[in-house]
Amino acid sequence: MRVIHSPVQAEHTYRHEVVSGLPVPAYEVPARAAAIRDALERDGRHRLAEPRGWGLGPILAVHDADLVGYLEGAWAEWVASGRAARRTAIVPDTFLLAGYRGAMGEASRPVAPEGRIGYWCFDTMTPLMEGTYRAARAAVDVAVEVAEAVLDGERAAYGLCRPPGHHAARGMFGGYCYLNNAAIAAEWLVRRSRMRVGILDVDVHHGNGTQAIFYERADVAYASLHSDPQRLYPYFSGSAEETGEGPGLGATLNVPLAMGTDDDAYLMALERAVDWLLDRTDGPLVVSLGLDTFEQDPLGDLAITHDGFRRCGELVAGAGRPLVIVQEGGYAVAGLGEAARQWLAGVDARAAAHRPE
Ligand code: SP5
Ligand code: ZN
Repeated sequence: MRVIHSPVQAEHTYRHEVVSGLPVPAYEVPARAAAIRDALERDGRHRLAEPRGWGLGPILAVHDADLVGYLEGAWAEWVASGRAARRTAIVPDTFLLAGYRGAMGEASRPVAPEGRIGYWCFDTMTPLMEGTYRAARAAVDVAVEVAEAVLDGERAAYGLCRPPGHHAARGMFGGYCYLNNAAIAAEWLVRRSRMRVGILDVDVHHGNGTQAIFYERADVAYASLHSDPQRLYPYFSGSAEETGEGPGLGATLNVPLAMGTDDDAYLMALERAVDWLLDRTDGPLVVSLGLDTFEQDPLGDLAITHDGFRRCGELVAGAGRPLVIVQEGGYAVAGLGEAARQWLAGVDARAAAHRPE
């Protein structure tokens, strides 16, 4: 399989994130991508390559230009104002919640750097540093390159995106995500293919950003399997009652899962989600491949094994749709490379079985 990655993504590397007010060692580290890359290289069945630069076009088709402009200049703005001394990353401490303004109408754009980061970012776990914007741009280039490979006729291709993307919405970043790689790939596919595209989000966390971006759209169907947000981040979205709005009504499917869900139970839910997507789309599937459903993941609470990941890959490839597979979460670094390797091996096994010769 074609595997796209970029060394620029490793420029985003902060030491700590703030969880419930305390600094804890970062979970979303470059070692994650290195582990996956090493495992796929050693596997020997994949062709690794770097992406072309796709510019801002695909990004601005999904994200608010002011968010993108903010991300581009944020670190320099802290440096220029003297605020970046004694620190290598910035984290917001004051957030604009919906209820803050109430009947007062929209807030005017904040001026102070501290206000600006709290305007665009929704949690304390997504630090912004010098290399963040470049890395996020590289991750988008990876995702678009994978979409292009599929438009060029590949049955499946994989993008080793880092930072991940599915928690980032049109005008908001968080959840270790700055730009929504999967949503950008999906929008790119819609515009280039004129087909209805499906997004299958198997990260253990609900993809609030992706869901929000396409919530009122009929041409992109979004299906997500995740730990019930009543237990797990991001807490405020992902219930089964959320099914879309307006023209998008019925084009969102959420499947919250019980704690400890194992391979067999997971595969049944996955089959249902894939069938649901096949009924509503005719084009490629974008897979938001979070591997934090792994039994050893420090952030998840499901129990998928390496063998389960292989079965998942086989099941999804069995849909017969071109697959644009982009990496999301997955934090058990020791088992992460093998998890990705197994998932992609499952895809390749099924694709080979389907080939006519
Ligand atoms: C892309 C992605 O997977 N983002 C997930 C962001 C979740 N961050 C939540 C961190 C909460 C840490 N709680 C510590 C629990 C340790 N067992
Ligand atoms: Zn996740």
